[in-house]
Amino acid sequence: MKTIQAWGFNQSVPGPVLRAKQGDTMIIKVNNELDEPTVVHWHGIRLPASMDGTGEVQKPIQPGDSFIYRFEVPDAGTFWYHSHQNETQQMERGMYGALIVEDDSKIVTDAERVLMIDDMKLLKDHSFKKGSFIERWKERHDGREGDTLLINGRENYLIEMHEGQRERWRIINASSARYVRIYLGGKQFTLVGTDGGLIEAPMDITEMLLTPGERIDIIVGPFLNGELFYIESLPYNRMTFLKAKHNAFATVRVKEAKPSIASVPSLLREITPLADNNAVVTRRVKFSVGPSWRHGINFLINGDLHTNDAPVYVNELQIWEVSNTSLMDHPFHLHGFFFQVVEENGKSPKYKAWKDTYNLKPKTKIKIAWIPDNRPGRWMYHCHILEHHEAGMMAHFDVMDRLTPFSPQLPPSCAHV
Ligand SMILES: [Cu+2]
Repeated sequence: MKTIQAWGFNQSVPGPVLRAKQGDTMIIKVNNELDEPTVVHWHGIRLPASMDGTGEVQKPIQPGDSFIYRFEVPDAGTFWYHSHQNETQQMERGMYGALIVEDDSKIVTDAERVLMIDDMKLLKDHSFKKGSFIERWKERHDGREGDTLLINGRENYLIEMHEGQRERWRIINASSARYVRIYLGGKQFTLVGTDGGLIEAPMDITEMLLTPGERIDIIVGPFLNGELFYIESLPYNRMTFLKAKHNAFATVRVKEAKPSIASVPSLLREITPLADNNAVVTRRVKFSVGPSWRHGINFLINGDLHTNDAPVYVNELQIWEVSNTSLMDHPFHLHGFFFQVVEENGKSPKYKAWKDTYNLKPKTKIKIAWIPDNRPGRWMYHCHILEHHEAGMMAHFDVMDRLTPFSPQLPPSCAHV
């Protein structure tokens, strides 16, 4: 057990699991009791721009102030919320939580668990202090990874299941930079959902890469009484100074048998493709690195730091070619909208899914399709390695309505209570 000076929501790390049904309106009042400003981003929710919780669309909530977020949740899925201000500090210290929007699918399981994966880099005294100049330089380059491995805020997390039962696990990677290649000791599990909710058909797998920001829903079991295995992360080399390691995050212990009511339909939902491989690219977005006299290396979008991209228009199909010309991985995150990956290096993906975060391998090009629905305003995309985002690997753009010219507005003043 380690005692740390965490920052969190409602005195806990992670914050409370917020649950809603598809179509519900959520009203969440955030009181800022930190000594510094904050904002809260609702990762994956298709909400109005003014509720997206970035410094671009709202004034940061000052210490002692509060803000009420109010939005409908139009999609079912495993989402999450986290600080979007001084993220490399605030998120590293625990300012995140799960937001679950339940589906009315026919998936029935014996239990459901939300598992938020994180890691913290702590000094010997369990503080979050930054290290030497070299250490800080490496952290900026690689993203901050630490060897305190957490699930739901705990080290050596324990899960007890019953023989014969099947469970739905909603897994969220909330870490600053760690890539987690989920592995259950070789046991097969079934992928049923990703960022934007269910995929079309269940898929049996034995491992799955989860980059920072991504989520998966999987079905695990049935297992036999007495079985013991770990939730592991297989080594993944994301081409940084950090060594790819094999880690264990949690222990799963199987106890006496209990009856099961679990059933998973063979068709989960239909996902209509927005475009095929022949779709003409409407925009190119480039993730790259470049020299910097100050830092040695810059993390760039379209050759620029903290940049602006051209607007898109409501209801106009977007076909973006997102490339990564650098020699390291970057998870691409689009705020507020889901996209479909049409192809990766010229190949169609293995299954159809709605995504909001997708890993860009080194020297890779992906083609994505998405439609800006009628939510004009200021949006952004960025690398979800928090240190890269902070260093400049991000871009803003406007979603505009062709009929009524859009002028960016701050949320209504009544939001401050
Ligand atoms: Cu990055």
